[in-house]
Amino acid sequence: MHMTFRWYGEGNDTVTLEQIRQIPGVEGIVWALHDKQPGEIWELDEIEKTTSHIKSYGFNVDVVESVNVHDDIKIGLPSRDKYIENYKQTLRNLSKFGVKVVCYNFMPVFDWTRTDLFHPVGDGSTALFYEKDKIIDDPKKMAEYILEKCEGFTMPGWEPERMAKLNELFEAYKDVTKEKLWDNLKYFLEAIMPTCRECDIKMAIHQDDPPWDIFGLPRLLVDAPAIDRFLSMVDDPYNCLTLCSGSMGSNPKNNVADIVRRHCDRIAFAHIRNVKHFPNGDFSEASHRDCDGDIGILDIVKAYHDCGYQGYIRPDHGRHIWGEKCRPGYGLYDRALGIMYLLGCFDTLDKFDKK
Ligand code: DNO
Repeated sequence: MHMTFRWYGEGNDTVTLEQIRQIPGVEGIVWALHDKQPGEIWELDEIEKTTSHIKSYGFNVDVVESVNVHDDIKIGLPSRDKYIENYKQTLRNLSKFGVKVVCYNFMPVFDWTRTDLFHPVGDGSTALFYEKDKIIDDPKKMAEYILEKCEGFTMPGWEPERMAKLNELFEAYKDVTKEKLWDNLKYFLEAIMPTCRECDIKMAIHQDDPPWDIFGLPRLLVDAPAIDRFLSMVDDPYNCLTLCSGSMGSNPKNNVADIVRRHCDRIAFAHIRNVKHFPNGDFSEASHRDCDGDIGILDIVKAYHDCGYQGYIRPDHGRHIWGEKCRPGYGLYDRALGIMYLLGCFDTLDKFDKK
């Protein structure tokens, strides 16, 4: 297991590499060129600038989150081939700097979705929150609300330029059924697998967050059968998962530890966070500590440990604590606590639970 920490880049994050360096056990920075639009090629000089800066702090740059997939690929338009070629070129360029895993998602229109980014937890901290009933409302209103709450930060998938085109985007996706979206995902993966092999880069899909359809848009990676289907549809060791315990765990029926045990060799990247469920279907994010949420963090860590997991891992969203002003979910303090909790679990298992 290789511990990493997500960082949004110089001038684009309240957390500094200097601070991350002081968290025990962090080997790598999970990074991206956040000003790149989906479909654009990441050029060598741009990659070199960011990666050499990160490396100068002693971190590896093995994991990119995310190289976003152009909508034309998800919709299946004829122009997709051009964007697939660009994607392949980005992979080739990334491989020159040692990148090993590329995280991405295949969600139409929106990336992760919450209805409250700073929901009071009750102890003075706040956390990301999902109120089921709010999602029935107009997506435009929600986009406006989220952009306003981001206070100047861009959340992945919720870029103001994209949100300004919300009507067009919904129109473009109107004929994309769930089965069509599966076909388009298969087409994309089959086209890029040879390049992944040549570059030794694993593609690691992130599950849909939350794992169910929203605003009438289809979502694919929502449960264990969907993950089975995804991995067998393109049965290639370079077609992998970013297994996100929080995204999957938002649905109480999903058992993340079981998925780890079933597919450990195809998990290239693990996101670990905790979720508290409410009886009406709402959920709140919680600290990484097992008993603060409902998804069985200890079972999940034990499953990774039992399987001898060799991939990358990161704490996922944290709460906003001690008055920290930061990107929603991506502050320093609670994610650092999350790392210490996870490392505490792994270290204990390493010492006392030898196989
Ligand atoms: C949210 C993240 C997602 C993830 C993308 C992957 O915090 O986990 O935005 O990076 O879905 O493309």
